[in-house]
Amino acid sequence: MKTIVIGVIGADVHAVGNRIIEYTLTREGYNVVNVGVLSSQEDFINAAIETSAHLIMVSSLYGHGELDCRGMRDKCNEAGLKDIILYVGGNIVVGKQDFKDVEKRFKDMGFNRVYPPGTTIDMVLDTIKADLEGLE
Ligand code: B12
Repeated sequence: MKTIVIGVIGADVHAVGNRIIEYTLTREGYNVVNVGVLSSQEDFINAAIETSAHLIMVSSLYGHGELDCRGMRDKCNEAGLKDIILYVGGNIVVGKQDFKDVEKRFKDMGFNRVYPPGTTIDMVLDTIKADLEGLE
């Protein structure tokens, strides 16, 4: 069974989407480890190490996602999670910005997949499946 760590990063308390993501991924047959709201990069990374996770799915709703996510790929590498897949979504930046620029900035930070506002978990299930296929 593939393990996915989910949670809401930083000082962000938006809890509803997180519970929906947990419910949906569990229903799809994944082992879901939910670090919940108000989670630091270290919370995600420690959970991923403890559970040998394949994917970390970061949610950020309150607009400070860029600051909160900065350096996360480096921390994963330092922790030995070199191949971990990183997703981020929710409302990851403040206000309305051209998403192409936003996506590029997060990809430059080492995120594999970056989703614009309005992307629900159901919309990415096929991508998750494809990304996790073949992984041990
Ligand atoms: C309810 C709510 C609150 C509640 C949260 C209660 C709680 N404990 O959950 C309270 C009142 C506390 C709150 C506070 C704030 N909020 Co508020 N809040 C909302 C609101 C109205 C609904 C959020 C919600 O539950 N949606 C329903 C769930 C199901 O949807 P969701 O959270 O978006 O999650 C789905 C998707 O985003 C997606 N998703 C999430 N993560 C990921 C990750 C990946 C990889 C993928 C693919 C998909 C994905 O899947 C989820 C399930 O389908 C939204 C506006 C809105 N209509 O979305 C604003 C909103 C998120 N809040 C906002 C803001 C600004 C704030 C505050 C900063 C306001 C303030 N100045 O105090 C604070 C921040 C507090 C904090 N520290 O976090 C803004 C964010 C703006 C931005 N990012 O540009 C929004 C968008 C409102 C707005 N239009 O301005 N908020």
